[in-house]
Amino acid sequence: MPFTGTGVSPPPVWLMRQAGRYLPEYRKTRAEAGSFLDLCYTPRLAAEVTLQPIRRYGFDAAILFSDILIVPDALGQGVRFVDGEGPRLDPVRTLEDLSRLALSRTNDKFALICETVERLRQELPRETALIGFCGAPWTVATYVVEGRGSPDQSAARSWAYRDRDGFATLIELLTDASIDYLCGQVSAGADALQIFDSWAGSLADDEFERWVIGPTAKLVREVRKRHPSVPIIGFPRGAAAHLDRYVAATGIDGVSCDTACPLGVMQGIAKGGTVVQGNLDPLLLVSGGTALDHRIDDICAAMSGLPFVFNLGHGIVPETPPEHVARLVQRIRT
Ligand code: 1CP
Repeated sequence: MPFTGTGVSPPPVWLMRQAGRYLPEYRKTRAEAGSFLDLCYTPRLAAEVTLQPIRRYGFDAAILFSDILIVPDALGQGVRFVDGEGPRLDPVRTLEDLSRLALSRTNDKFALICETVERLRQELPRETALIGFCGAPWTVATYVVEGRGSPDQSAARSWAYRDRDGFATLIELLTDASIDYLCGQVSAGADALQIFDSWAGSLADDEFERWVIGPTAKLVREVRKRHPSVPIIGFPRGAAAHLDRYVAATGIDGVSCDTACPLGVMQGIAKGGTVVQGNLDPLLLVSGGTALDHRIDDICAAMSGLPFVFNLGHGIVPETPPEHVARLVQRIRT
């Protein structure tokens, strides 16, 4: 899968959350695993669910099946996934809470994820790129501090305002753990990496610079020291207004754009030589029909001849009919 240079036609395609509950075969493997975390930490099963959408649709890339909350779990925070409710963590709100997390603990859990990567690189066709990933330090911090998903990330934003140095200590720990985690994935066989910053859009100017740009730039720089040629994609969701700066200052090779990002903005970035990924609305993939076809055509036409990878603007939702995904892949490739 090409990540640099000019565009290819048809563009490569993969979808965020391409493995997941919309697929009956995923639900079956998930039931076999027991809990969601058991699925992530059982290399045979995690590799199986990663491969399921590749077998079904022949995507150009597979994304490692895991979760961004593996990093706080491996650091010792205690992460649970409650069915129907999402993740729950013991909130970290003070430096004392933070002192219970430790980089030295991460090895065993990271090793299990890397074993999945190794299996996948052996089992995938050579032409299918394997994408490893982590959450960006800011987005992971929002879960670490809140103890769950939140609509406005207020607990993390408040800590950052109240005690900048203390919050910086948390961000630094998450950044250092993520560097080890991503480097481990590349050593195990990942061909490219994606950094998910799902909550990048909730920060004011200076805060965006401090908690998104700075830590992401460090992550990219440190991974490159050990793996100079690995392509790295950033996904700063909700941050279309900051995209130029994000691309210029973080050193990423590709940027994944969310649904609200105008095609004109994507074209501008791609014309500057950065690979752009995106940005079909996952809800259009639920409703399907001619509206889906037209939007696919519009995105492909706008990005034609530019360095572009077709993707969604956010992850597939569980209500997505699997046949709509087949229709999307066929539409892009004909
Ligand atoms: O089976 C289930 O019931 C669990 C649903 C599920 C799945 C399929 C969760 C819980 N995580 C995942 C896998 C996952 N998560 C992948 C796998 C690779 C893929 O196919 O894409 C990836 C890349 C993620 C990344 C992730 N997890 C993000 C970043 C991307 C995004 O969607 O914004 C975030 C924010 C999470 C946290 C998370 N994990 C799971 C849930 C339900 C959530 C969101 C919680 C919330 O904020 O409400």
